[in-house]
Amino acid sequence: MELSDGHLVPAAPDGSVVWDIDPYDAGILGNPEPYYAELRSRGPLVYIPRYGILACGRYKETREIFGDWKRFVSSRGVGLTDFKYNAHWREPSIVLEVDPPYHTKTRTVIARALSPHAVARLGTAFREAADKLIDELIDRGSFDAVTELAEVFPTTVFPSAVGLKEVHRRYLVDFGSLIFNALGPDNDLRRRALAAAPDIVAWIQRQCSRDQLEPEGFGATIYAAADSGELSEKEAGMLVRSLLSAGVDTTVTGIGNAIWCLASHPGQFAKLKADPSLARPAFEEVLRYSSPVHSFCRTANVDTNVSGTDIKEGTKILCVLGAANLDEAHWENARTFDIERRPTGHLAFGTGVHGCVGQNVARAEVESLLAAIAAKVRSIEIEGEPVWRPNNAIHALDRMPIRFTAN
Ligand code: OVM
Repeated sequence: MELSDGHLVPAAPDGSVVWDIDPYDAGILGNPEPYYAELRSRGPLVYIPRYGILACGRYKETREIFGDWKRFVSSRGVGLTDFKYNAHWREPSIVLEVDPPYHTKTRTVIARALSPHAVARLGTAFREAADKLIDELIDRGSFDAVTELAEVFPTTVFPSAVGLKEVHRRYLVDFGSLIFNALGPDNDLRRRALAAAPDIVAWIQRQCSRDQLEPEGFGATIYAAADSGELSEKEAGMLVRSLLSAGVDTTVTGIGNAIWCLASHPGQFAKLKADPSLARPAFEEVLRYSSPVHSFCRTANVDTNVSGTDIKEGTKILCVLGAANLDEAHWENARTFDIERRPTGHLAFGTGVHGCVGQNVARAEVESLLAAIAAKVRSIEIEGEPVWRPNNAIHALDRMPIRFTAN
């Protein structure tokens, strides 16, 4: 097999559906729903000649592939680059981009740092920060939902949860965005992200060292595992880097998408106001309906078959989580945003051994924010066309002018 975009390019599998499309086209990334629908309708696995990859948009197969880390590995990269043949742009993550058994060891340490107990202790701080921010925004009246709300909240509460001594909002947000763009092909988005990377990465790298972390927080728990000999000092720093990679732009995007969903569905916002205990299930529905991480790849590590399609070892499979979460074959009225749905089993956090280890932190953050909005805001109005910011792996708003009216 030849190499292209840093991975092996298999021929289209016998009998497979071939779709001549660029899933990384800026127009599709900015408005992905029609592409999601067509991907699902064309077949369980679709061959995309432009990149020589398979794409998967149906719920069943996406779940099968994500659920099987042995056949569909992460250690060859979760973007288009196959680490077996090409170096990644950065040192691979020691939790995202590895497989068991090593993965089990690193995952255990992060899971301990982000345990339900550790997250529960942050509840008061999250709620106070949410109340304060929402009060300020109500006073302002009109504001930008991305720069003045979505980016502000996680960069206020998450760095202190980690125990960072220094906070740089722009670097923290742009670091995640850059990592997600780097998962794509060598397109403009990726090239521009990598051109901006050196300053951001240098700053992030400094914040991962022991002396940059407070004695309490997620970071300190990770370094305690180095003290006890469970990890090396270097591995501890790498895991703090993972927190900073995965913990900011993802929640920023989740919050932006939540405001977009509620503002464009006033009936659902009314339901949330009537019953603020819906804040948590409302966020789950936002994740299903407008999934922040739209796609991650896996690499077939053996010759295998999924739903009748033969898959050659080395094939990259683009798993379109955003499409699977809107699959009519799995979800009743999939295109309806309903905060009472309780969409158990959505794939916005992935599933399987790599399922988002920070999901309870994300839930706690967004629940506090939505509860504060439900309690204090009478109506949310979109005051101008929302603009999406194309990214190779995350579906995020760029800006959305909003008005909050007080109760
Ligand atoms: C990492 C990581 C883990 C999950 C998501 C992610 C930005 C990065 O370990 O670096 O995306």
